[in-house]
Amino acid sequence: MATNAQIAENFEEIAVLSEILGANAFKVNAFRRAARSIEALTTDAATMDLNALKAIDGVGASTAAKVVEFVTTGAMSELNELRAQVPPGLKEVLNVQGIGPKTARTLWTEAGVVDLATFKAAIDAGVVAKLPRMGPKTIENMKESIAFAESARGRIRIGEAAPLADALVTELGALPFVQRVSFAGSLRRGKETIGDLDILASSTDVPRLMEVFRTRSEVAKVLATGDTKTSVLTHHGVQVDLRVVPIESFGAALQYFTGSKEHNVRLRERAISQGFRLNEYGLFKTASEGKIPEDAPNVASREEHDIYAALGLAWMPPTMREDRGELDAFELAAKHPGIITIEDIKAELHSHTTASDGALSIDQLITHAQSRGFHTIAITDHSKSQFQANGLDDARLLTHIAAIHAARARFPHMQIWAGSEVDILSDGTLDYSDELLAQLDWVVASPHAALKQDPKLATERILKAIRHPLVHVIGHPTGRLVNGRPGLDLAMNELYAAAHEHHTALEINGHSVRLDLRDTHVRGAMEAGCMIAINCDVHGADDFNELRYGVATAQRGWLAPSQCINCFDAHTLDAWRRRKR
Ligand code: DGT
Ligand code: CA
Ligand code: CA
Ligand code: ZN
Repeated sequence: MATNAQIAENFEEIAVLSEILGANAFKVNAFRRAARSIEALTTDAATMDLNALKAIDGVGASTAAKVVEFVTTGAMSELNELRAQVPPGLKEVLNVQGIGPKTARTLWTEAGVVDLATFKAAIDAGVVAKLPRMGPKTIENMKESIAFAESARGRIRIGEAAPLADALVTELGALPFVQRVSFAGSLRRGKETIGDLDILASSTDVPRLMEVFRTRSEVAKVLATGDTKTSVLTHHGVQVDLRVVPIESFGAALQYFTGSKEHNVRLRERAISQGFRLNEYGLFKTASEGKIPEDAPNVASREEHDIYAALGLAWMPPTMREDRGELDAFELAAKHPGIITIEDIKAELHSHTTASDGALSIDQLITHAQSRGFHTIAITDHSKSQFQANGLDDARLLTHIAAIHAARARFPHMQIWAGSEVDILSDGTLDYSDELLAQLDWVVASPHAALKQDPKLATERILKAIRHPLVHVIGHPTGRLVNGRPGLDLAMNELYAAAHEHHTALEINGHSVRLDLRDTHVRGAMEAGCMIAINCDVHGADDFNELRYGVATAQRGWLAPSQCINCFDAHTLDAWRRRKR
């Protein structure tokens, strides 16, 4: 079924493409508004009829008709027409930090820019400098951002890849002639970016499965197709490989195509040293000299678990298969590391309401947190320097604290904290006075501006916030955006040591555009004994779904639930909070 998020995404793309094509602002805004309204719906738009859709605030007759079209046909014809009119490479230009649809249009129509290469050439030739509002500083920033976008090229954020993979696995898995299906590759390992999507299936009717896959609505181009593998390119430019394997060797294939390559190399070495040969078809007992005889017995191939067990290993989460010591840690005889799972998370400690830049009211936010099975929600709207995010000045903050505390009476089973996501200013001071901070139950301190600071200054800045006696958590410590901007260049080991000493938690901001701390930082922080928070940085109801990416990042950093404050029971979490009050 078409999800609200998919529908909203289509409207957003129509808005962007129309704007690039020079449509009037009224039309563009209508699509943007429709995107936002559908995204904020609490019921599935796919289940609503035309009249019910039209009755939604922000959805008109023409957008309602498009929803129905999408739900019934799987596509919006207007979107397809728009896609055909805009050079596909402009998408990567739009991904450059600071380039919106209006600028992309100007670059395209006035400077002939159609992709990153022509964008760079136009800057070098001085064509861009002649356009309106393109000062030397702006151009310098653009050049840096292009270089960053190029380094990310071809890889998409996990938050874009996972919903596509979920839909594929669910829908292909429901076909009567499909026996098993799973995604593999970097997506299964929970990496922050995905090069291509790998799907694995077993089927009793392979030609039909390939046919269904090739003719799906998101497919823009079939790159290759055969009896065992079909590769396609989606409209979003994502390559998806579907491999079909015999059901008897599904486990071996899943193990092989999940990777990582480095993990597989280690595992194969281990197999050889134990007299086996491992490949995507199974684990074979070898004759002497490592040769696989024709009739070599296939020891394990149906389940991943069997292969690891036959090699004296416990099954380990795919997120840990990066050749970072996992084979030693998961020896059958060893005490295995405690690994966090999504069910362990019982609190959201970084969230925004309509008081600053969120979409939910205080009560809506608490209701969503409660429905996720959480016992605690910390409401942390932006502080005053975040004026573009409608940050709260002192007076508004005091009113907001009172409103949050008043909500406690309506939600007797929830632990509700009035907090703030207070800005860490460029010199490391905080955006509110200590007197005001002391009135908050919970303080997340985060860097938002001055993210190109000199590394030494930047490290001092964050250290100062870590040492602040009223700060509980450092939010998205580096300020990086995945595929967006590199963020602060910090001496991480100094941060870990200080965070440990001052009992300040470091956040894994689980939102897939941030994932900050990143996996390698989590491992370092863990080993230094730091406490870690995993938060969704909720701005709207859907953001709670980002938790899976935060948890995947935590697993990739080998985080144990005992070192994650979101896993504490309500009482323990409150006791931890009170150390700073
Ligand atoms: P990506 O797509 O760049 O995000 O990363 P992966 O890990 O999904 O890599 P991909 O799609 O090239 O291959 C999927 C998996 O297949 C990979 O994780 C491990 C396995 N694989 C692919 N090529 C090789 C290889 O040459 N040797 C070994 N041992 N495994 C391979
Ligand atoms: Ca892949
Ligand atoms: Ca692949
Ligand atoms: Zn923030």
